[in-house]
Amino acid sequence: MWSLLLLLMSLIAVLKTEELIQGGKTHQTSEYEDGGVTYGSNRAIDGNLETCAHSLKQSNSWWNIDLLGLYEISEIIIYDVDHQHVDMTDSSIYIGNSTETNGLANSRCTKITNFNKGKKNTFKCDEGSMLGRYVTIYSKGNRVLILCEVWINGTRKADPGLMLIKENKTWVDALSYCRTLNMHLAYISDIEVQAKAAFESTQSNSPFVWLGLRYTCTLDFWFWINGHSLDYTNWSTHTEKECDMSAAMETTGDHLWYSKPDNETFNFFCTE
Ligand SMILES: [Ca+2]
Repeated sequence: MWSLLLLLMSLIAVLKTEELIQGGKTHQTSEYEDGGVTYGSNRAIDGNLETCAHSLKQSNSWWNIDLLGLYEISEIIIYDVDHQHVDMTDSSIYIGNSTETNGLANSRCTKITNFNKGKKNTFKCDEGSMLGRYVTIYSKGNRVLILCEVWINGTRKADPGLMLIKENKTWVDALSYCRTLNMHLAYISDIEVQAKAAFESTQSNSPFVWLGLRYTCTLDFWFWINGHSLDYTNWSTHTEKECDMSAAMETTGDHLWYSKPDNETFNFFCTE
């Protein structure tokens, strides 16, 4: 009796860690418009089976999602309406951490051979669960890509705690962006985190990435906005102490920290 109970409890624990990944930022090749309605990419994750993301008719359409974190993805479920223009045959699903060629540089999870319109179709990767932040659905051939709802199941992986956001924003806007994710602008506590940040920063598309480090000219000191003390630093020799300055790490070379006017726009790191 007790062993059965323990077995049930461990089963529940396993099931609990594997869950529907909520949220994320979606994109698609192009957006079909009709009667004042834009069939945008986010319609595939709005929880409504009747609203669909819909590309224009073109060669090699894709839809993708940035899950805003690293996940071990176990399955992808796709629902489409039973409509003559829906054709998922020979489409493919890609998973990985690269944004190159809109996610198509990642490894292929699986190719869609059977697809039932008007039903939920569950796909597992050919090689089992796959690690990744980006999921791309790629439709080969000259046709429209229609996705009414996409669900992705997986487990959030513990990562270095740094998430690179490849959007150029001012320091204040970057700070707000991280807060909307319930995160902070990056905090570099030691040489190990610096090494991870340096590695990640090479994936950015700006010459610097913002850190959560700010200068107060009234009190004349630098401080981490999460309140931690400034024990570790990696300053360049060209650090100015001026009002409205924040710290940014260079994305090449020795990944030194520079003071930058906070109205400049760079990619940035969010951290938990
Ligand atoms: Ca929908």
